[in-house]
Amino acid sequence: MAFRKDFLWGGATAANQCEGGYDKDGRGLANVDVVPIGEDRLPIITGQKKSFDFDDDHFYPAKEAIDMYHRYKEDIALFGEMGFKTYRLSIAWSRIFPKGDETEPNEAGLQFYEDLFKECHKHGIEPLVTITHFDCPMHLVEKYGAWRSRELVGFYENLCHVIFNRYKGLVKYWLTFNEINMILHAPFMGAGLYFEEDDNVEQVKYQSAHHELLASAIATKIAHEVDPENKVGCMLAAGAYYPYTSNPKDVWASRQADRENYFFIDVQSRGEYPQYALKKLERAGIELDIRDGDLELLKENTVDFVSFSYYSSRVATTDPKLLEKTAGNIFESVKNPYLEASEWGWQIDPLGLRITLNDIYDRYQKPLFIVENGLGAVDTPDENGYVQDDYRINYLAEHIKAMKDAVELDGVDLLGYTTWGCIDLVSAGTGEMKKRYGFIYVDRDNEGHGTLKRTKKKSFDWYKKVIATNGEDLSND
Ligand code: P53
Repeated sequence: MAFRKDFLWGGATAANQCEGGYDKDGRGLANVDVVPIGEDRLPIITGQKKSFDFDDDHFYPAKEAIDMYHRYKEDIALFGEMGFKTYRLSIAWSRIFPKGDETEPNEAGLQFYEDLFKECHKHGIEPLVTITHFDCPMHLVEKYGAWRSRELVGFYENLCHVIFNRYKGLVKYWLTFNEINMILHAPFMGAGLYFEEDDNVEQVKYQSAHHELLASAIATKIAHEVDPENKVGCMLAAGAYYPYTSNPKDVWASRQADRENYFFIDVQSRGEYPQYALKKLERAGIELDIRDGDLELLKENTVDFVSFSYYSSRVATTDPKLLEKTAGNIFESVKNPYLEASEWGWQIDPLGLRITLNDIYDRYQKPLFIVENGLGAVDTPDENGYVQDDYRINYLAEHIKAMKDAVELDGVDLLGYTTWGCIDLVSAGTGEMKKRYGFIYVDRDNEGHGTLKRTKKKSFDWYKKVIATNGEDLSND
């Protein structure tokens, strides 16, 4: 058998993309609430255009999302029916600390997640909790400039103290920051960073990254102190870069592009700033404010496992003529002529998952966890609301096969696999509902119309069988 007996099959979501209830029970406003759907979304999520509150000209899909805040029991029951061993979800920081800098938490927010975790256990599901999935309370954005301020480290530490103590015994798998490298690509959505005209953007990004890395190490430390059973992971938006040609210049470009992302995990997993990064920052004139004790803290509190999202491989080139970007993804990449693409232009590369698993395992030699993978596609329900999503089944089956090869043939130590958006939810990149990933269809459109009714897709029963056979039977019949 390829996968370990206790392999953690499941699905993944993020608070801001599914909960809704943005102002319920004392929840405070967060950066992820004020990113609208439409053409302003990209400049806003990259921190170029300011959006610190709602206005009448835009639609903000996270406000209601798929209303999981009120429907989580029904949704978790469906996950249980599929046989999920784990459910990856994130905590909305501003439910627990509405402004972020209070000393006392909001009890209603804490209770919500306690109930949700208990509901998971009722169905035999182990929660896998992302402490921060892109969200940052707006008060922290406005008063402190979000992660550019070192004070955020202390506020995050408070959050960690509260949740690790409160959820002791209910949660043992934790991720500190979702796709921590996203701070480089979508700094407002990923870390609440908005840039003024005179900002040195790179300086701000890397200083903020240092703060997040410190916060991550502190979280790891507290998690282990509160409960030695706790397992803490880092989380990378992964996808190996390929050189476009065998021209050594392309090969070097691909290595550098990989390193730009691995930089974060190098610190979280090996506990040190890598030399290549220190040299690069020095050349760019970026001086990090690293204080006494910081480097020791990073060194002494490395993660227990390395998790990542994988949707696609990427391609690097030095040929200016080829610098035509693949559509739809905020990661820079040229088109790979050997691969097909999704309706959103994300190129589909199952072997790339095996390559990525091996690259990461070679580099860190720690247990790995694939915490996001999936196909965002347009689903067309029939008159009964049923979606025959063979394209999704094919995508997932091919990726699970590649993952099996990495485990069985290459010996990669893999803890589990959670598909992205196991129930349809709001797209992070585009804000659309139309870009669906789920095994469960949710009746809601891009403009917020729909009954929110949940309906199983064809892939629901397929994934149930995959889990029941521990990944042995991937057939689609
Ligand atoms: P969507 C790209 C762009 C934005 C977020 O993305 C991304 C990526 C992936 O490289 O990261 C993750 O919804 C993220 C999720 C997100 C998922 O990818 O744009 O952790 O929040 O929904 C899929 O199709």
